[in-house]
Amino acid sequence: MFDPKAEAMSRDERAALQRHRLWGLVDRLLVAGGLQAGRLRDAGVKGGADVTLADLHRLPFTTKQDLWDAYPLGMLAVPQDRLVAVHGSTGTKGRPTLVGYTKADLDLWASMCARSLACAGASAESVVHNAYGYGLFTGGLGIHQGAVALGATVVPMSGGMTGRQVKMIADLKPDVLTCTPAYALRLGEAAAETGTDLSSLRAGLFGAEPWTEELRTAIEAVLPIKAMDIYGLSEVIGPGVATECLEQNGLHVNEDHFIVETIDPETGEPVAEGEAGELVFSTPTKQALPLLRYRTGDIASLSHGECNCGRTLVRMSKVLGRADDMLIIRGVNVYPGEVERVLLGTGLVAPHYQLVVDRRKPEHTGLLVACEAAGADAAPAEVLARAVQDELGLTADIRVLPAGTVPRVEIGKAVRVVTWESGEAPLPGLG
Ligand code: DLL
Repeated sequence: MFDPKAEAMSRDERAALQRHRLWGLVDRLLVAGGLQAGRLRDAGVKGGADVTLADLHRLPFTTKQDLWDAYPLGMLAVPQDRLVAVHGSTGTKGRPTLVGYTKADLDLWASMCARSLACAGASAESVVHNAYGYGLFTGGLGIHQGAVALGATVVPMSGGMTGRQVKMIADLKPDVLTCTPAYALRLGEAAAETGTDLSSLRAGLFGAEPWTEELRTAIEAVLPIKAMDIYGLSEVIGPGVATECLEQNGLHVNEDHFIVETIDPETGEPVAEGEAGELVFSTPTKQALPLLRYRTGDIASLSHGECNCGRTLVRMSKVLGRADDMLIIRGVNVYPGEVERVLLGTGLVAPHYQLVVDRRKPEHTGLLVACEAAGADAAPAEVLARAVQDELGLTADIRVLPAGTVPRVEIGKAVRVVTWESGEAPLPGLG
């Protein structure tokens, strides 16, 4: 562990720490004024002393819309000249969200990402090949600073130029690979094409986009590694909010700094432990952009069960989907990840697929699934369609296309869903 005292403290001790920190957060927000202070006052909160963890669920939420309304940096709780960095995301709906960091925020973030790397078994002796994008996106620089804080050697590759990445892995012999899960597959595929030996790799930290257990199996088949999941979002800090340990059984949330809740996305009320709900985070120790009860839109469940690694931090399940990514196809609600699970679970298709929502006829939304066969033999589309029908109750038109047809992502997040409104098919072979 990077910080055993914090990661393995008793739950009571941690709860006392959270309560104390939450108190401080509420006081700071009230002093800073602005949107969150106004909402707290409307809720009858006059100071941090009024708030306990047990009544956190009665406090007001913050949302992505609040950050958009205050664009570019209207929600800061410190004067803008105290910022030392700005990051952000282009967002699933293409609207940018910007976030700011003080020096102390960057130090916190580095130690959170150092914890993540240590979760995957990295140490000061490690070489980390970091293929998350460097730039406004938090993935590249977040992991980079975490690797430096751990004392490891970081290779700042960023995304793209896959041939060069494969050569660098062969030459510098990193033990840890960090990138999106889709790019890990691409790197594995590229190494196989050139017969390059990547056997120095031991572990990978993959995140920034949803991925299933079935995709984990596919990654572990093309790369000689254990694949761990890392979760985070710019608004909360970036990568390092939660990470899987070598047990690969849920992501430990760094809840001493990011207090997590799960709520029913419809009613906003808390859901029971173990039940899937929308993740909500409060950031009691962040300075520049502290958020109270930030609604992520990401759906997962929480578990306080013991973990063999010794960390006592609550675990979240893999993200099951986003509340706003759910597809409704002829009345059937389905997350793209569920289709991924069923398709890859058949063992008949390669881990490259795209869902095409066919909206060419306004009265009838259809779902086309573009995929590629796992081996040299064509996978029978009707077998795949039956699996999707049986497991998800969904009628989909499955097209098994020639190898290499489904676009591979080289930079940024995988695009798993595209919409076909009119004109040419978004992929060859669908018309
Ligand atoms: O994606 C931060 C990050 C970078 C996390 C590198 C992990 C590794 P954003 O660009 O702001 O930040 O996007 C955040 O991405 O709300 C989720 O919907 C999704 N997401 C992030 N990690 C995971 C994951 C970064 N492990 C949004 N599984 C989040 C599923 C994820 N979805």
